[in-house]
Amino acid sequence: DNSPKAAAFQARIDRGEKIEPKDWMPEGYRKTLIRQIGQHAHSEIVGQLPEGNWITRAPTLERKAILLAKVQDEAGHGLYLYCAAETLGVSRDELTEMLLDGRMKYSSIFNYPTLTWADMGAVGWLVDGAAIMNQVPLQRTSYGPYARAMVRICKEESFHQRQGFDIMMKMANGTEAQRRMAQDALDRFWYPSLMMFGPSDKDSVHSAQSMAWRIKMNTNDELRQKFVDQTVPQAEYLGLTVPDPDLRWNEEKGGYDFTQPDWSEFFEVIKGNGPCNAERLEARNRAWDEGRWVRDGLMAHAAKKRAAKVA
Ligand code: FAQ
Repeated sequence: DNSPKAAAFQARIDRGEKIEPKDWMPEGYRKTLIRQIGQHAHSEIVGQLPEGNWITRAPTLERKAILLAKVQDEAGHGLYLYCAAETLGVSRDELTEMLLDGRMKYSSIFNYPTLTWADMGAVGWLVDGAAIMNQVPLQRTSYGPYARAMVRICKEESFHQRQGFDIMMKMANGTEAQRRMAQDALDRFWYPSLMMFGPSDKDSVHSAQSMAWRIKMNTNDELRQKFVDQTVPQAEYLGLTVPDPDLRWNEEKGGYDFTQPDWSEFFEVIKGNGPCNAERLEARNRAWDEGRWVRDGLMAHAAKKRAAKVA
């Protein structure tokens, strides 16, 4: 788009100005944001399922209360992000329907099962850790409502990450069986966590344009590297082993060299063929269908009140 309007828009982005809902924006910018914010919102909602799986089996009342609050926070993030997406002219119902019939994605990570209590530690530590790594820069993203949503979400995610690490510390310093569970959780969640940042830069179709529009602030590989550099010392502190025999500190680049995840697995998971894709979508579809009577009731009530006002 070489129009003067598009050039003026790009100049605003380059000056670091925030774009607000009523400002003119290129259709591609709007579409990209709806895709990314929508996908992000869906991830928060579907992301409740792997941890929700352990609420009834938390080992203590305190752990149960903490996990319950954490999962509720994720629901809040989802609703908050749907509101940000709605400012772009799409409704929450439309977004939900696109999730439920598979037209929209959610994060690959939530298609992996949570098999033991240690997985609650690994999810908080690694999955929330990766989420924050990606979302802290998004506080400076060019679209105002998305940037502002990220501020609050990042505060809560930091707390989530700490609670996950706290579970890992307990498990890693517990009995031999607990330590083995912690190691097994790290073994299973390491590579799926690295996949959260998206495909390698050479396969990332959206990065160049999204970075020019400052929708994304970093490339996928940049953030993945930062995540590895931050997380490896934490694993060492826990006395656990990152499941990567080729992991090595590289003095020259000032970061770790590490093995890439299996990208064919990643592409299978985002095509719908991961271990839990069908189960996750089935759970969301069931919740939507079983909640229909509530939505219908609310609409009927609202219509009745409107009619009473007119009369
Ligand atoms: N999963 O060209 P790119 C959370 C798709 S945190 C699934 O690089 P882009 C908190 C991508 O959509 C998780 N699909 O794409 C929590 C595209 O396909 P499309 C959510 C992925 O957008 C913690 C294709 O691959 N966070 O929920 C993934 O420039 C614990 C090509 O990729 C966000 O969404 C993936 N991992 O970069 C909740 C953050 N990666 O759409 C509960 C915001 C890529 O053309 C418990 N999003 N794809 O069909 C972003 O920063 C970006 O969208 C990226 C992907 C970096 C994820």
